[in-house]
Amino acid sequence: MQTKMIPAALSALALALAASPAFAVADGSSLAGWSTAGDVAAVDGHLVVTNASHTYADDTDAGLADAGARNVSGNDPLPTGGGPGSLEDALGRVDTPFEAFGTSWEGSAVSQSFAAAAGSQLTFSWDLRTLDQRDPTQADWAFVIIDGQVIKLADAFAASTANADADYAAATGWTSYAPYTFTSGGTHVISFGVVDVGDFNDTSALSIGDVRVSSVPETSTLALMLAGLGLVAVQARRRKG
Ligand SMILES: [Ca+2]
Ligand SMILES: [Ca+2]
Ligand SMILES: [Ca+2]
Repeated sequence: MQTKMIPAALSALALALAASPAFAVADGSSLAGWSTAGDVAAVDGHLVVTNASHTYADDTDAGLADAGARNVSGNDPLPTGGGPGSLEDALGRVDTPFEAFGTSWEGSAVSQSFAAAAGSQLTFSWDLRTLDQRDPTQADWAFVIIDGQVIKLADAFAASTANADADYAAATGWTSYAPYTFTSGGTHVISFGVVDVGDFNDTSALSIGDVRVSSVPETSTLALMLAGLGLVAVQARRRKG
């Protein structure tokens, strides 16, 4: 009798553990599972979001008259400032959060909704590259939106020319975002994006990688696990005695 109950308890525990795997929201190598607004693409294993026009030469001030060269998707960024057709509208917002650091002109974002239990943690890495270091009062900026809360990641003047590449004069370099803990369970929404501030020129690009949500067991799953462990403990004690 005892020898049959222990495997039963162990299999209940195994079932409980299998029901709560850690999972990735996205591996960053494709747009699968993401919705996009404006100029967004998966490039070299991560997501890239820009405020570069596909049709206009946004970067002539930087001596780059190659229209569309820094656009990654063929889709133009969306105008900002609210109203139908705006980036805010695409993100389901009626407010204008992108005006927080100066008048914004256009931008893009990538979003995903997913289910996660209370206590789950969001982590990701980001890099902001830019050609927009002419006026600190009109600095483009990149953001993450977590369940409606707009959080500034960095503006163009946080980027260093030491991290320049063939397309951008400065970059912040890859940075890990401090783990964000969801305080409630259910469906969550995250968005990443970048906006032009002051004018639509001088492109900035936000790269996002390693987006992950660490899962914690649901309360009912946890109860099942504890019940399983309790049974094992009881059986072990009986076996000793
Ligand atoms: Ca600017
Ligand atoms: Ca632009
Ligand atoms: Ca700009």
